[in-house]
Amino acid sequence: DAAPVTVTITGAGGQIGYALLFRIAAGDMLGPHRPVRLRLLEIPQGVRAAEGAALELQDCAFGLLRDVEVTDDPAVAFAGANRALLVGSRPRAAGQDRADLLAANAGVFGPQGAAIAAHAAADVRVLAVGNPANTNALIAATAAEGVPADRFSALTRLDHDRALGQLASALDVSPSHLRDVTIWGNHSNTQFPDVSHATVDGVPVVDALAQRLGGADAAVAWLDNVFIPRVAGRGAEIIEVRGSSSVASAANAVIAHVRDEARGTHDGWTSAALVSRGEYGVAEGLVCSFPVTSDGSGYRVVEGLDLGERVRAGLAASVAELAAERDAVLALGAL
Ligand code: NAX
Repeated sequence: DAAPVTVTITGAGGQIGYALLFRIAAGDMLGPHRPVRLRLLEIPQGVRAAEGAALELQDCAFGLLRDVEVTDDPAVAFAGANRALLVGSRPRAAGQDRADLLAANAGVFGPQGAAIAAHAAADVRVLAVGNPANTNALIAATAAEGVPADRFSALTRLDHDRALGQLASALDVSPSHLRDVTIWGNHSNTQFPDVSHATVDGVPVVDALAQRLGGADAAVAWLDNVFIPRVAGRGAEIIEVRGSSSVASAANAVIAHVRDEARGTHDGWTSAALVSRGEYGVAEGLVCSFPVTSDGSGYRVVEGLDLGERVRAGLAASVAELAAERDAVLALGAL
């Protein structure tokens, strides 16, 4: 039998938690041969909801699920964690400005980072999902003294998969035919979805779009006026149409992010926000979305791509927002 992996999920009693837990326990994330132990962290008000999910997990009789523990104590939740999925965060309250939101989340992700450093397994890997995800990952990584920065990431896989969905629909192909799309920057509406290196069945996506839309100008217009705003604004569109934020698609993106990180990317790259080591001129230490691959030992930035003027400008604008978020958190004394 393979050794079980301990997965800690914060905010496990919330919506994404409810969509995520059952897929992890079913083996979608770590594979059909990897037993899992689940540790569900909630705040006291969320504990009953997480306990209810734990009862339902038992009722599924998943063969891979070794045990489930629900707690409101980070020291217990992160004990021995090999994987930490930081989903729970403080939502923006009415009338709250961004500095207040960052401060509230520094109070969540700082202590969680410290608890990870103190209690998690030596090989722990951490994914921040709760918003503002990039800066929350930065706060957790900074607080997790002794845990290497490359163990931390923030989720932009949902943005990446939204981009694939839009392109697949415009080109009338399955998303599986697409390669090498990139989300650059922050998981916010300043992100820059980039298809300049993307291919469909080996053909550059821009050429395939030009063919389908009646010329290169039409392709550029569609990318600028439809594709980029639709991908960057998809979260708001889902809220408007569904009446509630993205849940199952967000959980699916978490599954895909960790699956590819742990089992390796195939067929080109994907997107994830990692702690910058200065790649593409992004200030060191910012948690920025890049094109990434994994050989199963963790994500690495795909380096050496020629970005071109438009992508460079889009990335710079989003990085400026990341730097402003970092500076706001620094000013609070939370880094
Ligand atoms: P919910 O409000 O349904 O669930 C959040 C849960 O977190 C609640 O049960 C709450 O009690 C718990 N929680 C709050 N503070 C906590 C703490 N200190 N420790 C442990 N648990 C805590 O939100 P849900 O729809 O599940 O979304 C969760 C987060 O994901 C939000 O911050 C949301 O903005 C973010 N998202 C991020 C996405 C991404 O691509 N990075 C996309 C989807 C989603 O919008």
